[in-house]
Amino acid sequence: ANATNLPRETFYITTAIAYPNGVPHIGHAYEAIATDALARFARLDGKDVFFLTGTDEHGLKMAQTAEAENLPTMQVATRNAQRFKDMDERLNVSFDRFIRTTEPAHHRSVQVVWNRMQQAGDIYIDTYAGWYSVRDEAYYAEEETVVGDDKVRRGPQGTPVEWVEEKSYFFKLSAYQDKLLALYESQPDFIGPDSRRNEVISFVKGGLRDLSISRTTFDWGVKVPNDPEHVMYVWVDALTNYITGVGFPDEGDSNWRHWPADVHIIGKDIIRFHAVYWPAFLMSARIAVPKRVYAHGFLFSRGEKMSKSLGNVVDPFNLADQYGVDQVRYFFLREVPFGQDGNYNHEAIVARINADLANDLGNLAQRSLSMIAKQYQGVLPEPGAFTDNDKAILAQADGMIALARTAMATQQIHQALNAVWAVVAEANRYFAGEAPWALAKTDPARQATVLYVTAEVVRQIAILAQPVMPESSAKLLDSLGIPQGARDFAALGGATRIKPGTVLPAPVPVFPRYVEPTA
Ligand code: ME8
Repeated sequence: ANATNLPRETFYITTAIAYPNGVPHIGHAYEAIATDALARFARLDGKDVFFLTGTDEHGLKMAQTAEAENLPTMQVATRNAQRFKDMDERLNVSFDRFIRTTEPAHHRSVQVVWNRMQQAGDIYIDTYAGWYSVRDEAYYAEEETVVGDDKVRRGPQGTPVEWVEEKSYFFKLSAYQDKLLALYESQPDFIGPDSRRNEVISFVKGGLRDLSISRTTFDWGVKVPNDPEHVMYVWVDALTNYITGVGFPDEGDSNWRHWPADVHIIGKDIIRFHAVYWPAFLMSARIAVPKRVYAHGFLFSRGEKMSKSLGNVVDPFNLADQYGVDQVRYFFLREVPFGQDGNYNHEAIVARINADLANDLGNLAQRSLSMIAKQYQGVLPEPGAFTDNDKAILAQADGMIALARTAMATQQIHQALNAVWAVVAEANRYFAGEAPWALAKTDPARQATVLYVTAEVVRQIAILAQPVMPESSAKLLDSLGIPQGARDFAALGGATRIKPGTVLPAPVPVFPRYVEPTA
């Protein structure tokens, strides 16, 4: 409830929708976790959040996978889509809707977009002759391809391309070059990070060709209105999920208030589709364009790109079982600057779990809370007057929320975590320096103050850790006796303090050390 009765600020965030031609891998998990942290952050900050994720089920890649498995395509899509949903649930990903592009409502939505683009005069029929990558579901100009030593012609992402020649509808993308450049100019935050923005601008400045947007040699897709021989190019259909997900074409749908999206979170390999094709389709269909597209980097296992053929595809379910869900979420979001590529391996994960979580945050909480349990019968003591040291650490804790907000506004999740863990480190120095265990006999009043201040700092850290580690942070807040209604960001920055006299439950360790299993 807000006092002014003003509608809350909306915040609409999406992941890419994954191809369910296989089971989810760590790259999918990474995108889901990061988007979830951004969504949870906005919710805790009082925004009216909608978080969409799902699966991209049409296209040649899906049709070919099903054919190889000798199963109906819909059956493969349904089976694997369920694995993606299960992964989200296992990783505590708090989506509001999981969309599948095979839903009839989505087909209707895409056909409305098509009709509007046609009415705008942006669609014509011709013959496509050129290169196509099934793995990328992308058309490439000949000069974007190279023939390798193995005589295989590959596109810019390294995937094989094949020659396609068939009757096709085209979208007049060439007519959108200036409008797109004007968009990047007038909406400077449209593409992030900056390196991607520059890449897109130079691609568009290089000239745009009209885009083939239908296929006639297979039928697994959304039918072109009034010409059922054609199915739409899968990216026309896939991108439209972002508006179907909030009710399009029913602009009276209560979720339509969320459009335009605040940010589409995607991987760097699909920036062209999101930052060039998508706004062009939307402008043609007279629909507002999203506010921002943010491309994260790729994850590499021990420096190698993951692929099924390399056999280093890490199963997100196994990672969660081995290390714990919050530990995996924390590791990837802290370790990899969001927007850059990242490496991971067992040693790096264990180092973060044991140093940042078990030692630095876990021990601080455990040591201070068990002192309160033993010496104050679990009742948070009343503090005395604050010393300069107390004031300094409280001021640092109060300052975290502003730093985190600034970082999260541009998806710099790692920077928000850095700001919080800088306070964790400082709080450990404070605790060691004040040595409250030694004060029990010499200066009990001072001990009470140090324990109170530490509890208050840990409270703010736990509130700010929630977007990344929802379950562990909740446990930490439970052990501090913080009521459910006092866990959002309105309770940060010194607006409120933990209440002396709060009865604390017996403290339980929240961040166990990772111990290598014995053979
Ligand atoms: O591209 N590291 O689906 P997808 C990090 N259906 N991210 C990775 C990754 C890695 N190793 N591998 C893939 C598609 N991703 C389309 C999207 S959206 C309208 C349609 C990311 O299953 C990838 O960049 O191939 C993308 O954002 C997402 O995972 C789904 O990839």
